[in-house]
Amino acid sequence: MLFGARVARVEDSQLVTGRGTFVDDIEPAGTLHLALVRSPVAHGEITGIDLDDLGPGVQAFTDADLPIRWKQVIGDLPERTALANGVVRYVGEPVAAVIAEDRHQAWDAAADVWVEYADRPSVIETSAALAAGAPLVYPELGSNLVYRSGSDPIDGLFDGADVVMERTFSNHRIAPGMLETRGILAVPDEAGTLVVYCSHQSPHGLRDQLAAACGIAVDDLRVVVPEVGGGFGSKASFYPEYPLAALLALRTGRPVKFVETRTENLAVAAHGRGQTTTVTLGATADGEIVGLRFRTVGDMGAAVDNQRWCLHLTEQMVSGCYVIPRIEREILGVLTHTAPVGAFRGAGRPEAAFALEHAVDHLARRLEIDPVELRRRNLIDPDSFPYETGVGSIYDSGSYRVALDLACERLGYEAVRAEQRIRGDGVLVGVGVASYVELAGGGQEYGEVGVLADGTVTVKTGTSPHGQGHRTTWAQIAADELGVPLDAVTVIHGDTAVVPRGGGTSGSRSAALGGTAVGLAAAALADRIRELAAERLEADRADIRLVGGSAVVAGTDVGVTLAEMAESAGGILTESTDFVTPGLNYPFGTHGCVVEIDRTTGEVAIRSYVAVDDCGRVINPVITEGQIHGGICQGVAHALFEGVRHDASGNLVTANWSTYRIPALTDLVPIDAVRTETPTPNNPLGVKGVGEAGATGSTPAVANAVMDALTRAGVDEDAIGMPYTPDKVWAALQEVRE
Ligand code: MCN
Repeated sequence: MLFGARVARVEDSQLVTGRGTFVDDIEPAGTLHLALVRSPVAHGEITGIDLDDLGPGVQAFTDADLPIRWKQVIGDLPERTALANGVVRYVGEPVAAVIAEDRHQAWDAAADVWVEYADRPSVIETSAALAAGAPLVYPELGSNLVYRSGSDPIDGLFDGADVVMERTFSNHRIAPGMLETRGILAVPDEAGTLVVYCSHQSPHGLRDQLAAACGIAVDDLRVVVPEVGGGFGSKASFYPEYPLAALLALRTGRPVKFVETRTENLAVAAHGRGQTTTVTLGATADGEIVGLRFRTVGDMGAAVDNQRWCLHLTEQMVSGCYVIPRIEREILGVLTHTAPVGAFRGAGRPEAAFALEHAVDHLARRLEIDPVELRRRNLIDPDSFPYETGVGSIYDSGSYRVALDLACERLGYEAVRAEQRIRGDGVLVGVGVASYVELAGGGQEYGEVGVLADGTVTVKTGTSPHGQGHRTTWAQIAADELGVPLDAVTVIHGDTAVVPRGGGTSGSRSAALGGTAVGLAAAALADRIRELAAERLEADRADIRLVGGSAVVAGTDVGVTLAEMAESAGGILTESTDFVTPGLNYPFGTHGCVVEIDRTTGEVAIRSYVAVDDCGRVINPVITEGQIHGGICQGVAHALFEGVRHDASGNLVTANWSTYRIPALTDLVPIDAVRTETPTPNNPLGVKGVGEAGATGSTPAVANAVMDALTRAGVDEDAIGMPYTPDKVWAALQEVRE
């Protein structure tokens, strides 16, 4: 059985030896290079632009030449434009497009374009954007508030509470930091099709968006996604450069390529998070939570990107792992003069988990109850599933207390508490846990499995991996069903001409939907093969076994190879399916960590880290552990130092990897990652998502550990928030000393 086995990733040898093909490795003869002239101001009117004398062969375009338009997801908003239409609304917004024979000439020419701006007042923070008289991103809307969801106010929300605790937390913006920046190459072919190679998370989605924005028939577009060097949610967004490259290729009849620089990537590849959340929790003196008010304000940036979906997902998850009888909520999305905000690993669920789990620790301090004990008293009971929360989410299955207890045991929670009581040197010790539940796998996905006349198996999937290892895990599933070795299976993805439809990869949807679709298609094919083999071998269908690439009659050496059967069927035997899930799945777990803070420098070091995660049945533990590790790395960095910063006029201060710090190996310790296994009833494999779990549990666990240490040293709870950089931690401790 390959399902559940520690199979090494089949994609890695090619990638780590530099033999993967990424967008920028593809360059047909005659390729033109696209560069963008970008706004240096957060808000302004374009009062002059000079595109003359940019050099031989250089062509430059403004919105007047390329009036590309597409709808923003929220109805009332004006259409987005690929190039600014008279007004710029964020630093980095494309103002003009330049194409040239080579990349450096295009960059130089873009730098030579002269643009004059009349500055307009801007708003960079959501609080300022909501204030009366704030400069408006779209004056025609009359407000920067463009998204509102939630519940009516609830009478008696905190009835029965002995304590009502309210705190506001900033969950700051972070940049996706993928190694391969965004890239696209559009190639007109002789048949009249535009072939678009793009580093993207959803080939079919991109094809449809390009078709709509460029006015091209879907059938005249083919999107191919080669290797992708990370996406983290950001490569699911639709960006101005994409329709620009496509239309310029059609207009010039030549391939057009755009590959962004790291600075462009940090400036305009959709940032994530960007929520400010006020959590009010009411509880009895012995720690029973009676009511929750959850109000969050999401920064949308200057246009509606995937932040709109993130806010929806935050709302779905505000109840966390707890029984909360009454929940009042208000979820707002606000425009600012900054680059549009989209999804970052977790896309709304880590935001909910951070705010709630951090608030639970604050409540524990108010009640003088140990935070682990407070959690235990409120966790949803394992017998209560399916469990409908106060916001209408229907959790499929869970065993939250087991995860919490296991995490505390492995962390040595009680021993750390004892150490805190006696330790007297200059090091502050803090311990924090976070119990999380998130949501994954809604919708449907396509899977197709075929046996060819050479005995190999081909899997076609509508998912679009960009680091998650689907070529390995889908092969494991198909090989088990068909009784063939793993290396007989080839997984094909990321080409709209080959895979008829697909939802791509985001929201940890792939295993539950794509993996299941592959499993169902493979099972249907195995059934058909057994049927055909029974006829051919004149045996009972129930006696046919699929082993070693053959269908054999049990207990005999009579059999027929799958290759022969495919040959007889005209060269291929194939089955496909569209799996539609009856419900979402809810991965969960508890993360815990111990931190040490140096009083003299303010530096926070992680001493130990435990992750207990439950993603249902596991297809491949090597891959799920890798996913957990990667997510933790990002979540820890978010809590401790990573963050996008703008100055007061909207300039990006963190525009390169010297000023925007991403995590390094030395920032982490070996992670003790263990799992519990609670299958979901919502797909036949029993798998839940895992891709975002690490990023969801880690940020609040670290933040709780840091605040545990700091509040023990007398730091005021409101004195400091994420990220806990040494300068801020030192300043907070200094205030206590003074
Ligand atoms: N898996 C498994 N058993 C399970 C669940 C999953 O073996 N019970 C395996 C799957 O078969 C798949 C992998 O784990 O190989 C992740 O599966 P899943 O949780 O379904 O998530 P997706 O494949 O849909 O990946 C999306 C998720 C998201 S939303 C982001 S963001 C993210 C992430 O995955 N970005 C990543 N992981 C990333 N990993 C890398 N290297 N790079 C990114 O950009």
